[in-house]
Amino acid sequence: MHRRVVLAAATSLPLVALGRGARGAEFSYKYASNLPAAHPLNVHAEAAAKRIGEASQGRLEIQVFPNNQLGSDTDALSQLRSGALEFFTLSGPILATLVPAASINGVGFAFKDYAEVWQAMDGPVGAYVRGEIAKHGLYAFEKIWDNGYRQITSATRPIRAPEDLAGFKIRVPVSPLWTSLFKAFGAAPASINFSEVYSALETRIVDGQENPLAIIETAKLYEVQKYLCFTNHMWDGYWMLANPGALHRLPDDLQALVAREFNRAALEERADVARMNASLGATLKGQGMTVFETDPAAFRARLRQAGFYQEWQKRLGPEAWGALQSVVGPLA
Ligand code: X2X
Repeated sequence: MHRRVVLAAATSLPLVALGRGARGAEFSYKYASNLPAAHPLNVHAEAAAKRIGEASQGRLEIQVFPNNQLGSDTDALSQLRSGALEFFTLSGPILATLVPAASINGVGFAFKDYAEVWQAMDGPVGAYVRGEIAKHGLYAFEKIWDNGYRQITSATRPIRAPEDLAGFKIRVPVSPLWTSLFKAFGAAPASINFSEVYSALETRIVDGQENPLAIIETAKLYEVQKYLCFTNHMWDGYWMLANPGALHRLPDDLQALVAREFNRAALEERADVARMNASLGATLKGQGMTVFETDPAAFRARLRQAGFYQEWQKRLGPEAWGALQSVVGPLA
């Protein structure tokens, strides 16, 4: 403070231009994501960062690093925990490698529609998971960002019924829930970080993968996949995570500003993703994919038969499972 005043007097520059780090801000933080810059996740993180920069008059600068620029999800999560990275969006069931309860949004066919998703995730399920994230030494902002309902793509054969998944080599995220889900279908899941997915498909290490339409489009997976099968087998979302030390180092007004803008951006991102996912089926068809509808009841029955719901009820425990069922009704 003294130094600033002295410098300001000596040079007659405005105070705001002084007392800042090399990049010109009091706090220069980084945000990382695993998705291409064009995906609404990054578009709205960028918009939030801009608003935060303006509203803080440059005191807090947040640089956005899309597309795994700072490393894979596995790398970024460890950077976040050590404090080398301040903000990171991570899918719940991947975060579950650290916080087991965060798997819960990925339970197969748990949510019948988006109304149920937000009722659960902005309500009792989200509150429970955020509490567990805090117990494991990270901070999660209130509003989860939308990844979306996931659809299976394939280079070799369409997946029209659960039988088609038998022995199918499918990439899944690095996550016990995802592996368990596709084993229950009788598939051969391979755990691969998203940073490696395009090349794993291109080189045929795997025959297929599953992701929401907004990702299949923005990551150009249609270039290396032929069939698009609407399975809607799970809903996935991204927790906006912070390193708690970095967050609490900010003065109270900046902490409140970050929370307000990230939560607002999450709601705006949800609206964009929903809009995109409603129209992208036709776009992807135009880009050469062959599209199939499926019967979700048949897939769900297969999970039930395989004991998937009993297993995850046990693994997640009565509190988490109870919170989920309080919104979606009985699952098993
Ligand atoms: O890894 C994936 O498939 C992605 C991008 O959807 C997630 O982050 C879960």
